[in-house]
Amino acid sequence: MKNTIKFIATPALLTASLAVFASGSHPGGHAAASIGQPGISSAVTRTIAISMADTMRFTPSEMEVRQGETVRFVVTNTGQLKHEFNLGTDADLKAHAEQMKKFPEMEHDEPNLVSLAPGKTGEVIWKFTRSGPVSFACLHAGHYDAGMKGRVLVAKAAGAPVADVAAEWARGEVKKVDKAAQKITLKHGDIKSLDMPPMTMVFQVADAAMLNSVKVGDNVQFSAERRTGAIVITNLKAAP
Ligand SMILES: [Cu+2]
Repeated sequence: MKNTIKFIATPALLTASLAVFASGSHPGGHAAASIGQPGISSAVTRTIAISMADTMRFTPSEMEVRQGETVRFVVTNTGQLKHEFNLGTDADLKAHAEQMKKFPEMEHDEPNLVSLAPGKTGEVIWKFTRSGPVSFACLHAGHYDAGMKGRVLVAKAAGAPVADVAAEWARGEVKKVDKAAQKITLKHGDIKSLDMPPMTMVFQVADAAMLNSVKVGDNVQFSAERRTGAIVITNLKAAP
């Protein structure tokens, strides 16, 4: 009898690309709808540890996840004061922070937050159903105003299945190559994966070696993704 060994792939793309934000904003939108929904433990795809300190800071204060992921936030209060980790829209967090000033003793018990005594660890399991930034904050009186806040950048769900990747390739003409800076300037067509219209712009390349086989005037195909502070070309080849 043969044994079948299955390898369960963990979501390999989790760290591969960074936030691509939804362009629409939803003023006055309902928090639960716009930030996601409570998650269940068995669906967790990622665990993020966060500490809260009396310096009125979360560490880390910014993180990236992918749309559709269920995240377990394991939150530890390393300070001497009570703190809480509260996911929400900026508008809701601000409004609640004002309420907390009026009723400092108020204790919430909602699935989008965990309130912790000094030295305690707790968790929030949350499913991020939409792309875009989701904020979090400590709403204890004065803490929010002191800057105790952060955000989760929710990247768009991985788009096409592998077989359709070719359709995601964008086209461009090389205008400039700067090997020292690992940059390339392209006059490009639509970049569907970034929802970007045609224009001429400077890209970072993921690997300097990608620039060895291209020169000004070449027609190329490429894929690109948004990372913190730059748009990075992850694949580059001569156009057929
Ligand atoms: Cu706090």
